[in-house]
Amino acid sequence: MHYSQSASAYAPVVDLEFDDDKNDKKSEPLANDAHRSKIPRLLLALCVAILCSVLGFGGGILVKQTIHPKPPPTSTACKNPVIRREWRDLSVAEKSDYIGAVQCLRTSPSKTGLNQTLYDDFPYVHSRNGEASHDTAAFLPWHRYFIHVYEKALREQCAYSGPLTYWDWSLDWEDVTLAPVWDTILGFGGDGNEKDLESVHGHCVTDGPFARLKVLYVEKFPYPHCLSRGFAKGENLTRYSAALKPAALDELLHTPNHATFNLGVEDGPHLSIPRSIHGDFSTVTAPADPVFFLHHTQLDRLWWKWQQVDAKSRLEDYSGQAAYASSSEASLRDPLPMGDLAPTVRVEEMMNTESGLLCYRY
Ligand SMILES: *[C@@H]1O[C@H](CO)[C@@H](O)[C@H](O)[C@H]1NC(C)=O
Ligand SMILES: *[C@@H]1O[C@H](CO)[C@@H](O)[C@H](O)[C@H]1NC(C)=O
Ligand SMILES: [Cu+2]
Repeated sequence: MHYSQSASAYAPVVDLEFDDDKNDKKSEPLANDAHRSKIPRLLLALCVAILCSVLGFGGGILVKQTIHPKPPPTSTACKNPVIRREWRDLSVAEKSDYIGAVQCLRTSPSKTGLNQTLYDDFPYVHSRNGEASHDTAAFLPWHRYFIHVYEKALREQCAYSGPLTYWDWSLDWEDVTLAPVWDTILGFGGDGNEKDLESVHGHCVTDGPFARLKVLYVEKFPYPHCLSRGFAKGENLTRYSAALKPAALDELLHTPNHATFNLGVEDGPHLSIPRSIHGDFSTVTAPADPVFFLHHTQLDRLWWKWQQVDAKSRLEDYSGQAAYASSSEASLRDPLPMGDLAPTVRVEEMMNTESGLLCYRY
């Protein structure tokens, strides 16, 4: 495989370009909201003052109430968060809607200007703009944004109306290769089973809705080939499954801060799945395998669960190394670049799944 020599030599591209103007514009509506909410309060105060002077007595109590204004709502922009559900909790119709929308990305135009489809943009952007977020504090927030952009593409380009769905592999830890996500009809197809020179780290996937899907890249290099998988077996599979056990996840949920939780997730369950599935999933262009998104939605769910344990502090807990090969400490102001797929946002916009840009829960 000619790409692998250069692949091992690749250096992360630290793409920190960031449009400050865009972000300032984004905060305008919020400022207006805050301004608007002051008006009723002023009116209320005025009414109370008039009432007090008319009634003359009992006013003390009323005045006291106006001194303690109602706490502002936690979010003005996210009123009805969608609930992301596990793959096996979806109905037959919901599963086929999701699969249909993912297939539709293959007929949607690329946002990169390259001769490829919107489907190919995701592995492309992951391997370039997303690379520097791996092995750093930005791992969880960058992928939270990435799967959000994917969900938006499914909805806006492919008329998908449901939420993202996750694969809770802790239910399958004894043998992840038997999970329902690999179903050939209501799933993403199974292990590659065709010896083919064009396959990558495995065999061509020949069954299911993504059989013989053409994948354009491996790592950062153009290398057209078939979607490939090569399920691990025996001892290897057992070894990789250790990080997927419910007890291991429980331990992760008890880690004290973002830095340890984030790296625990990344080095633990995050790596176990690509190692078990192999093929394209084990490369930096892993989003070429549609199951990548169900895997990362599950990782995002773990982060959400960890945040819920102590929401007050953990919705702002962000620490560790800012970017790959950087010596800076992570900051909530750090940019999350998404290439041509979406505007760069700051980490702080990804902290709360029920805030302005995001509006979902698990
Ligand atoms: C674009 O790619 C397709 C196959 O992926 C190829 O058939 C076509 O010739 C390409 N077009 C250009 C302009 O390169
Ligand atoms: C286990 O994995 C190693 C390397 O990843 C591979 O060389 C070996 O053949 C695998 N063993 C089995 C039983 O698949
Ligand atoms: Cu990644």
